[in-house]
Amino acid sequence: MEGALTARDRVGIQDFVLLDETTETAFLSNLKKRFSKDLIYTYIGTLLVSVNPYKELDIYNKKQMEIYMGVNFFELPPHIYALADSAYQTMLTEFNNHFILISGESGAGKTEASKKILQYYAVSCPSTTLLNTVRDKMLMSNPVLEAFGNAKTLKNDNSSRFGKYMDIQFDSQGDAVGGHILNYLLEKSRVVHQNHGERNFHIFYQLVEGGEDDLLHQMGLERDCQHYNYLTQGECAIVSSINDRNDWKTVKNALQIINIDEINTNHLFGTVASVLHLGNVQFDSDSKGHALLNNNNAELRWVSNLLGVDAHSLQEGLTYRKIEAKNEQVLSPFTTDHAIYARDALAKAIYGQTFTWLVNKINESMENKDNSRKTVIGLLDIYGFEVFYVNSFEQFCINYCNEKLQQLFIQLTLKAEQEEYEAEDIEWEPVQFFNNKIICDLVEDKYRGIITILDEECLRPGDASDLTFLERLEEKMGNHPHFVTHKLADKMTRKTLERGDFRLLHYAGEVTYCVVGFLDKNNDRLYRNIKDLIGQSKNAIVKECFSSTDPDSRRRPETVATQFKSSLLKLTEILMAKEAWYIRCLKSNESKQPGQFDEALIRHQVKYLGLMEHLRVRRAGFAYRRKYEVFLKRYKPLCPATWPHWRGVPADGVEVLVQHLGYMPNEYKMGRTKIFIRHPRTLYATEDAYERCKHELATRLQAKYKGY
Ligand code: AOV
Ligand code: MG
Repeated sequence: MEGALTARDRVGIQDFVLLDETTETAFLSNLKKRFSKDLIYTYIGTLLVSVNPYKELDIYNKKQMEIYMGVNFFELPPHIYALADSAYQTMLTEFNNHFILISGESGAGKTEASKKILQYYAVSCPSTTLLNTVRDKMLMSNPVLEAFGNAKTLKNDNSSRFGKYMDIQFDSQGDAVGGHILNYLLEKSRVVHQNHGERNFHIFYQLVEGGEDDLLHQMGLERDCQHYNYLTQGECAIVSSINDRNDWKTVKNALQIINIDEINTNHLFGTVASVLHLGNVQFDSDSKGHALLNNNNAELRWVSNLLGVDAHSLQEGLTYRKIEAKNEQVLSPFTTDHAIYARDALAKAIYGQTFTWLVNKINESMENKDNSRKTVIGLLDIYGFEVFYVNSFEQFCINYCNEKLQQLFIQLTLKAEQEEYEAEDIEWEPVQFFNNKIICDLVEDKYRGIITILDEECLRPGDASDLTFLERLEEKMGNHPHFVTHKLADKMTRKTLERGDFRLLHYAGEVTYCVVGFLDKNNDRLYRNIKDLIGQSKNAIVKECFSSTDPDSRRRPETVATQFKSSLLKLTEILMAKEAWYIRCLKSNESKQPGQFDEALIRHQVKYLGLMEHLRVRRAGFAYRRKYEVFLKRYKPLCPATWPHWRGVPADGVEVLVQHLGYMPNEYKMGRTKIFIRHPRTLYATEDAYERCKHELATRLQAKYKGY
């Protein structure tokens, strides 16, 4: 007779910690078994592993949310709601701040995960009408920011092209009362250039496809994406998984909810339209090769009209550069290439600034002005690690950002965890892991890092170029184990490199970067005369973004990479001050197919995300730890010897207490200052006993005082 299948055989194990063996093969086979049953979530202790199913699952409804509200983490099957709820409950009982780090490569499901969490809080927290509006604003910030900050790439039809960290603020009752977003480096180059098979930001297509006839007419737009140079380079304006017309309606509605009034909405779409027209501005050249542009040019007139600036000055700004010499201003003509460069720089600047303006508006609308003490749960959803056929400055920044998050994860889990056992004198067999700090240093070291060398080349007058930057890199990094120059490429990786490339061996795999454009993108300069001109725009948004009141505005601004580096440093500090929860998203296959489990691809991610090491540390380690004083204070009513007071040292009291509770010797360890408990269930049992005891005490007290 065939034995009945146990639940474990059928659906795999829901916490890897309970797996019989900790091999990669066992890990993958469990993941696969669960994935085939549409069970995309599995725990490693309190860490959630999620595999992108590429299909809608019926597990995100209100009923499911209710099931998970206020329930102990391990009592129900793994779910993102369980993690969200656990962070929330801990925040309420311990009154401290938390963050949820969602990581994984491009297309792994980070953005979807962050939306599910936000929806969970919107439904599960207590609510009042007033708060509902804050909640709606938080929810509705998503479609707006996605329209302006996401785009179709080869990896993901809805790829985040900016980084986002959102604080959800709760009052002491647990009501969600406010929110705040920090945004990181938008990939502005996409506005003027898209690789084959990729699109510009969604909003452009939404406007052209979905915009009302009147609106398009007012802004001089045609209802045809093919008409616009900035929308056609990738040759894929239409994408089957995207409905631009419906999304347009959602975005318009969302803009209202986040308090952007009609006038500002018009200005906002005006700036979007001005970018489309700018892309169609073409230059002729005269006999000397200088750029010519007629100020009666129809596209130019639309740009000047929409931006509210004088057409003649705009024409001049796009074809001449103003040079100040000895109190005199001289106009120096551009070549056509130069003029195209100036045009694209303007388009990128307008779009980038508008995006920042939008984030500020959203923050204003979610702001909670009341000064009472609040706690927060931060959600981090950043662009995932990505490797394309050609990788440029943008991928360099994105992948650097992922290195930083991996480093944070290592510091907070593998490293800190093991160091604590050591500090507490707990016997411990160290688990080896790859520490990617060496790659972070390679990129960001203050004196010798790639960013510093790039900045030096950006500042160096004379013959500095992308290629001289590469030469400097090769000189200074040539021997670094994670840096490969074209000279060494054959020896090290047996893959050749082009002359203008360098390769970094990232934690998640090797990436070849092409240096073309690095200096320009890092400088990100807009010519002074154009900047001054649009600072006087009649479009309120553009004016607000470009009219600088800063007396130092003529000082050279920090480079893009350096700004990004400092913003990531600040982010790390923000996160380090909070209690961490982790979601590790895995991409199931490269072709976005439902239900397909590409084992090699997943194995690779499991490896570089350090999931096996995490599992080993968790298994050998202890799920919970408490300072002796804290543990004793809470649970002392459970033992006659410790209740109501323990007169000795707390560690001895705890020992007496857990003996009384019947803890087995392998269930806990006594450290120098803390007790370590191996399994959550031990603590849950103690917690249950505590609840019963509290209840009994209360009943007894009631009975005693009944007669009074
Ligand atoms: P990402 O945020 O991790 O990539 P997304 O969250 O945008 O990836 O997910 C990519 C696509 O996978 C989504 O558009 C969905 O079609 C599908 N998907 C992801 N998670 C789920 C889920 N839980 N259930 C159903 N489908 C899902 V990037 O932003 O590119 O790094 O820069
Ligand atoms: Mg995303």
